[in-house]
Amino acid sequence: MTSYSYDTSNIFARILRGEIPCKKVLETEHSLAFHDIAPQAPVHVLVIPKGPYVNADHFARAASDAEIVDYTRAIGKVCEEMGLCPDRGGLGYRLVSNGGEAGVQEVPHLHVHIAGGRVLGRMLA
Ligand code: DGP
Repeated sequence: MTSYSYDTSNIFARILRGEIPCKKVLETEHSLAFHDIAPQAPVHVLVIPKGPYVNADHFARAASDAEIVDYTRAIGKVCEEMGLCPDRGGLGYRLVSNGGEAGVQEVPHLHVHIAGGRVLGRMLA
């Protein structure tokens, strides 16, 4: 069995270090949200933890409870701030987090895509 090793040169690590700009949506103690560089919907925001986690299963295993709570709440806050919440007049949204080869994960730092602003097509291709 192998364990995850985190590549500190990945693009989101560079965004977190301030080496590359991003269009910030929200920042909390443990999380950062910013617009995707190549949006696939009218709203397309990425939410990342500040800690060095490769994907969702790594995060669930290795992050502290405080990081997990912060990250989960950050996702909800972005949905609210972008006007996506169905109970507040929003159209709804989709959360996607790609992991590994089958998920076709491009950037090896955990990120949840929040997509919305239009009715989205069926998800699994
Ligand atoms: P994936 O790893 O396949 O779940 O998707 C990675 C996403 O990251 C993709 O939608 C494009 C986005 N992305 C890649 N590089 C940058 C960047 O430098 N800035 C921003 N804001 N987004 C990026």
